[in-house]
Amino acid sequence: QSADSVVTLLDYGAGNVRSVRNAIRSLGYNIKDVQKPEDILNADRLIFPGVGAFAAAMDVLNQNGMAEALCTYIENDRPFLGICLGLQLLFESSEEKGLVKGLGLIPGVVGRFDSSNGVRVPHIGWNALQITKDSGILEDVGGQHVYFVHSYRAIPSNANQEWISSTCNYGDNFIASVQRGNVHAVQFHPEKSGDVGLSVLARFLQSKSYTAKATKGKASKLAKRVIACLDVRANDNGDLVVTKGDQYDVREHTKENEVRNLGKPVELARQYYKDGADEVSFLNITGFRDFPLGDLPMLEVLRYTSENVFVPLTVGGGIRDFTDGNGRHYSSLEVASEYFRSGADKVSIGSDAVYAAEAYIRTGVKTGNSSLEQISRVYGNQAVVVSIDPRRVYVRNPGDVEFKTVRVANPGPAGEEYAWYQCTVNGGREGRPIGAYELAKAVEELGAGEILLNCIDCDGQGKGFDIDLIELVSNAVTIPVIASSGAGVVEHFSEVFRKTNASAALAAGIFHRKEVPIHSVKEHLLKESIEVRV
Ligand code: 1PR
Repeated sequence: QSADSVVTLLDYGAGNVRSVRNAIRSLGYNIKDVQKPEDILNADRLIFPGVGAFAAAMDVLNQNGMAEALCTYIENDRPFLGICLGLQLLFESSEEKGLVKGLGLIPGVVGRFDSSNGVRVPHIGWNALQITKDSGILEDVGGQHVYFVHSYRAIPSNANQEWISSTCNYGDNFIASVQRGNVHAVQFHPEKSGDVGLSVLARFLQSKSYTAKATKGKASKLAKRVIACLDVRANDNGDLVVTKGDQYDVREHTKENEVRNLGKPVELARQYYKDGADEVSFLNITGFRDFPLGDLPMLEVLRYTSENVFVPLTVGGGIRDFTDGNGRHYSSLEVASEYFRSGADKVSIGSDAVYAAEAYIRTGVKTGNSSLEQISRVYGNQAVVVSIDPRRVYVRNPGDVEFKTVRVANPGPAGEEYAWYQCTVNGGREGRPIGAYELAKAVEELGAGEILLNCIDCDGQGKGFDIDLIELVSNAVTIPVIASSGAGVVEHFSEVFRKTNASAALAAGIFHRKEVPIHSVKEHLLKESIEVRV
């Protein structure tokens, strides 16, 4: 293999860099992993996809001599591309855990987004870049949406001005990319930003087009995301299929009563990526009773999908502690780690988050032991979604229940004007003594980075999202909320974005049955002046 086709990758083992590897390979390059500091010094071009927390990353880099090698490599103006934390570590310090020193190559302190500016933190999703100088790798990217997922950011100042090659706006103006000579770093994820992101990576890898004129682009708001969801389970023959229920009932109402089969998970995920889905979610819907690490096909699905789907992938189902038939104990963190290693960017926790929230509300104590707390501590809260499966319960008066109620737009069967939303576990099979509002607030405090808000009553009905529920929950928290269940026509998407603060809308049935293509949803939203990635 020619030296030109080899890229050196600094993976210090803190998380999933599988998608960066897949993106590099899809562009025809081979990867050499850094084993020791000299590998950095000898690299022809180096990619540093920072993952995990700032302090932990600096500890590792300092301990094994990589920090010094990195500084030398960068100071010698060798071709370098830092991604996400790989940008932040170039700065002097970060406020992520107290004040922690970084590599100190760029002046400035990395601080947290301020949710009092009216933005939801983490900053998750597609946002457009404003190019401030020609850096060579951002040609054509100005004004285009790229994928961000982070809670911390560096901000422009006179001292770091010369480094900045693009900025982005989210509550405040923050640094989206830096460049000096051959040294580049980006806060967004090129490996998760579809074709636009792949073109950024390709230009870095070709390292030739430094004379290109970059298009400036205009600042944008964070785009509303359209997410395709694949509910996956084994059918009665043991094949993994994409299924879809009506109010969570996924069996055909025939004599055979078989599991509804709407296609193959990997094929459908690829199709949705091509069609413009901003994210793809897989929910292993029988994960609550089957042990997911015993469910190797699901891990295979992730591995295959992440090879050529370059938008974020979420996987949920069965994330909890588990003891197998041989008495071997697996922690939820091990389960999640296996999902991440197989290509997931985020994991989604359902039932186990309900139990954790109940315990937290009952005792007022954060034990740190729940799956939610453990996984967000290690992988960051942006990697942990809590999936809620609530069912509407009508009441006459708000005082009839101890849970937060809403005045519903359409009264209940006996004319009830109020409802609360009861959380369930095990795929809607068991109602729990906790409401969606209470759960959402508790899981935000326990470390969830995002909420996937389903609604059993609306699931598969095609009559629109439950606006009352989504308004209730999205106003209760400052993390992003994904509206789910009930989409039937494109107007349902504009309705949910107009009437609520949802950050994303998810649908399943209409995409699987090819009733409404994803691009029609985007075209409609654009026409309605709602910002989306096209
Ligand atoms: O409890 O941690 O094992 O996670 C189980 C996960 O599986 C949860 O995220 C739960 O929502 C999901 N799940 C369990 N049973 C079902 C089922 O359908 N029988 N699916 C299920 C949830 C709802 C959405 C669906 C939207 C949009 N399905 O995922 O995709 O409602 O559908 P639509 O657009 O067709 O209306 P754990």
